[in-house]
Amino acid sequence: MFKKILIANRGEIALRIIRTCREMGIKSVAVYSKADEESLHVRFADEAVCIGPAASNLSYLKMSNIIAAAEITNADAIHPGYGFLSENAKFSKICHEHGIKFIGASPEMIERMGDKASAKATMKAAGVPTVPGSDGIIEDFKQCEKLAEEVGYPVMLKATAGGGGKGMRAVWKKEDLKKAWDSARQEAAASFGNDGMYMEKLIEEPRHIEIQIVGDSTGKACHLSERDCSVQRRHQKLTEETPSPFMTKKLRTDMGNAAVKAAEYIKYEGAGTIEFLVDKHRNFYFMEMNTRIQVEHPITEQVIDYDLIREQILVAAGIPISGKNYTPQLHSIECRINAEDPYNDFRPSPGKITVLHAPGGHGVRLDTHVYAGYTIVPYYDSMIAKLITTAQTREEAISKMKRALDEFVIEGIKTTIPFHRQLMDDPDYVAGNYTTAFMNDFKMNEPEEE
Ligand code: MV4
Repeated sequence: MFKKILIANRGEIALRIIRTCREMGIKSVAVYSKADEESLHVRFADEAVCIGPAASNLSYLKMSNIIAAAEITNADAIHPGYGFLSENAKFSKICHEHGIKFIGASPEMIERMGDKASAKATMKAAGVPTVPGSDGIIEDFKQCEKLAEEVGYPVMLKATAGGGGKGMRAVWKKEDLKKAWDSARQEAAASFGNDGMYMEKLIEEPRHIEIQIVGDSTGKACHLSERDCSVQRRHQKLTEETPSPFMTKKLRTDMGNAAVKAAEYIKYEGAGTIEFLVDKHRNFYFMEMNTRIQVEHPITEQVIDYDLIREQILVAAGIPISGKNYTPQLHSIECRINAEDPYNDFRPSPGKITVLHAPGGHGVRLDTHVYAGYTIVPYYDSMIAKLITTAQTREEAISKMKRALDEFVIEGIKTTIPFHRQLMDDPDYVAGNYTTAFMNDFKMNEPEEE
C-alpha cells in the first residue's frame, strides 16, 4: 500500500482526497500556487509544497514542478483529482516513467477514450449501443453531405478531440451543413489542434445519465448505478441526482450491464464514468467515457455508503474489487454552489467571504474548502462548495435541500444558492420532468428584498 500520496489538485477535491488518505493511514502531500497559500487543503495535508504562481499553466498544470514536489517529498503515488492533469496522457506517462503511481487511467486508456470517435468505435465493438452516424472521422465535406443524407436530418457534428460540447454543431437542414462543418472544424482546430469531425443522428432533448464503474487489475469491473446530470447550463453541470427520476428497473439493468461490458472489454482499471444520452423512449446511447473521478461522485457514495476515493487508491495499489454491482438504497441530490451571480448571467463573483454559516443536520453533506475570511481568487474554477442531501425518497431529499439552502449563509460574494433554491421549487424539476433542454428557458425570479 502507498505510504504517501501527493494530491495534484486544489479546493474541495484536494480536501476530499486528503480526508480519505488520513482515514487510510496514508501520508498526504498538498501542492499549491502562491494564490492558494491560505487554502484549506494546504493546512489539512501532512506536507505542502508551493509549485508556482497563481496561473494554472505555471502551477497546477506544470508537470515538472509537480513531479519535483513528489520527488522531494518522496511520494509514491499522485492523485490528480478532476480537471487539471487528471486526463492528461503525457502526465500519466511521466508519472510512470518516474516510478510514481498515477491514481488514474494509463496513458493508452486516456488517449483511447479521449479521442471521441475512437472511444465510440471501441464501445460499438464492445456491443454498447451507439448513436447511428459516421463510421469514424469524416474525410471531407463531400462525405459529410452524403452521410447527412444517409443518417437523415437533424444531425450532430462533433469534434473527435472535443467533449463537453466544444466543436459540436446541431444541423437541422441541408442548407446549413456547410457553414456548420466549416465553423465546427475551425473551433476544433483552434481549441484542440485537431479538426477531426464525426457525425451522429441528433437525439432531441436527451437526458444525460451516466453510470459509475470501477475496474480492477484482474480485468473485473462493476457498476455503482447511475447519476442524472441533465440540468446543465452551457455544458456546465449545476445539479445532479441519483437515482434518476427517469430510470426504470429494466433501464438501470440494461445501462449497468452495458457499462460493465464496456469496462471489461477495454480492461479498464480504476474509477470511470460512462456517459449516455437517453431519449424520450428510453433508448440509451454511448456519449463519452471519463477516465477520472467526477465532481458529482458524492451522490453515488451517499446512496450505497461507499468511499470512491478509497476504492481508487485500493485499485491503484493492485487490490482486487469485490465485483458486486450496486443499486441506490436512498435518494441523493448535489447542488454545485458557485461563486457566480445568477441575477447577472451567472458571471463570476470572486472576493472575500465575510460571513459563512454552513448547513448541517441529518442527511446533509457539505464538501467545501471555503471558510469565513477566505478569499475566492479569480484564477480557477468558480465552484466553491457541493451541497449534498440524502434521504429515503426524492421528495424528502428535495425538502432537505431546501432547508439546507435556507440555512446556508455566505456573505461578501454572490453565489448560486438563490438559483438552487428556486430550482427546488420549480414544478418540472420537482416532478422529475426535465431533460438537457431544461435550462434553456429557465428564468430567475426577482431577488427577495434584503
Ligand atoms: C448529443 C446531443 C444530441 N444528439 N449527441 C453535449 C456535449 C457532449 N457531452 C455531447 N453532447 C450532446 N451530444 C447527439 N447525437 C446533445 C448533446 C447535448 C448535451 C448532452 C448532455 C448534457 C447536456 C447537453 C447539452 C446540449 C447538448
